[in-house]
Amino acid sequence: MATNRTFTMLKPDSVENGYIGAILEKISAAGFRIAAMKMTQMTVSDAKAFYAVHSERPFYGELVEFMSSGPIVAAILEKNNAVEDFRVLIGATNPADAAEGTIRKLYASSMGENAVHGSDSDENAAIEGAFHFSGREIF
Ligand code: DAT
Ligand code: MG
Repeated sequence: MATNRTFTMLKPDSVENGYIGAILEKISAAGFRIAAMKMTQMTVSDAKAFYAVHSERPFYGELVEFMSSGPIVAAILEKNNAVEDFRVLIGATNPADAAEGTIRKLYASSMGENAVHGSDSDENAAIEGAFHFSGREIF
């Protein structure tokens, strides 16, 4: 069942490279409404917890280090079929495999530094949104 919200982070590479505005423009042009948004930085322990599902994967240490290395922009986005449509908009995990016009094709440099996060299910969208935002920050 598709619900109408997903969670995203513009990752440290996007912020560092000055792509916040361009990526938000793509998100807006694709019809997503911003329900919550902030610039923040995850600590190492935040990033470990956020990505706990990947803790057994060989890239976990690198992922945690990168995601806590600088500020991110976290947001909750609203649209019909939000989770699935946002995954299409961001493209494949590896930017080399991402379709033309997708955010990762346009703005990501590698598998590890791939510009944006997008939730992979409605359940995870709710968990991840709640990780970053209190009720008073969601509109
Ligand atoms: P996605 O972000 O497309 O949902 P994922 O959930 O499989 O991909 O992995 C989470 C993040 O971990 C991904 O955005 C970048 C990093 N990652 C995944 N596979 C990797 C790999 N083989 N090498 C380095 N980083 C990787
Ligand atoms: Mg994922």
